[in-house]
Amino acid sequence: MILSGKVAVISGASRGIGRAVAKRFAHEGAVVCLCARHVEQLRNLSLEIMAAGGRSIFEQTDVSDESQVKEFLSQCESSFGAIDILVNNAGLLGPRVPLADYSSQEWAKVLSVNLDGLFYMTKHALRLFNSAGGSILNVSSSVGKVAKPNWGAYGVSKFATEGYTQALAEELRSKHIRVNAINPGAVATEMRHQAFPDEDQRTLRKPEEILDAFVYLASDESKHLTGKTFDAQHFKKG
Ligand code: NJP
Repeated sequence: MILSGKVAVISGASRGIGRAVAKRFAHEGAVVCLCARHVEQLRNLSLEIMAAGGRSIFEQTDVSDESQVKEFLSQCESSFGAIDILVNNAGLLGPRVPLADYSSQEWAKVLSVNLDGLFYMTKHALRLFNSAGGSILNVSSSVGKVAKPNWGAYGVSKFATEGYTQALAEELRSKHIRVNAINPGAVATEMRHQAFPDEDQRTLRKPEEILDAFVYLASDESKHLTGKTFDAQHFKKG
């Protein structure tokens, strides 16, 4: 129960990695505030967490809509007061085509979720951390560290996530709010299937198998770490 007494906000919790993070954090003792657009999936997850003895709230939220983000965070605040952990996990893949052929509409859509969403969630969640500080985890990608062709706005948004993480970490150092990025690696989820439709997902790690980095970086055990990127599949405490 390494997260006992903590309140965690998790975006993109309706499926995939975000759903697994929510369940694991609740299992480790955190109260979890969940958002995504598919509200039925959030409701089912919340019921599962409560059936296992955890505490959770959820709110249908499109992270690219600033007013919805503010409303969700107000709900978190009125339910639980201050927060300790924010996981910016919500993400959209977009088309896998060369940048020259990328549609302007898709470009705007992907950046509005992956980048504006990250900005809105973080900006409005910051006022909910108390003077003890806390931990922000931004879910990044290998294509945000080394550019590869045909990842379009998604790859660009993940490079931006890395930059945002580093800048924010420096700005929040004195407030004891740590900001780190996690690269999940290849994980069997809907997004991965969309990116690699011919891949056999049985050869990949499941979301539940890559969570040790999330738990450690969210916990007080990693109080000395900020402004870094961690690889979830080759993670060692330190
Ligand atoms: O993807 P998927 P993953 N507002 O599609 C939510 C990164 N990553 O779990 O809104 C709010 O199963 C969506 O919920 P809903 C990746 O870039 C993955 O694989 O209900 N939420 C769902 O819960 C991403 O940052 C791999 O549709 C929105 C979730 O986001 C993170 O891992 C590799 C939303 C997406 O679930 C989780 O991705 C890598 C919106 N507007 C990085 N739009 C990998 N899986 O291999 C979407 O390098 N969501």
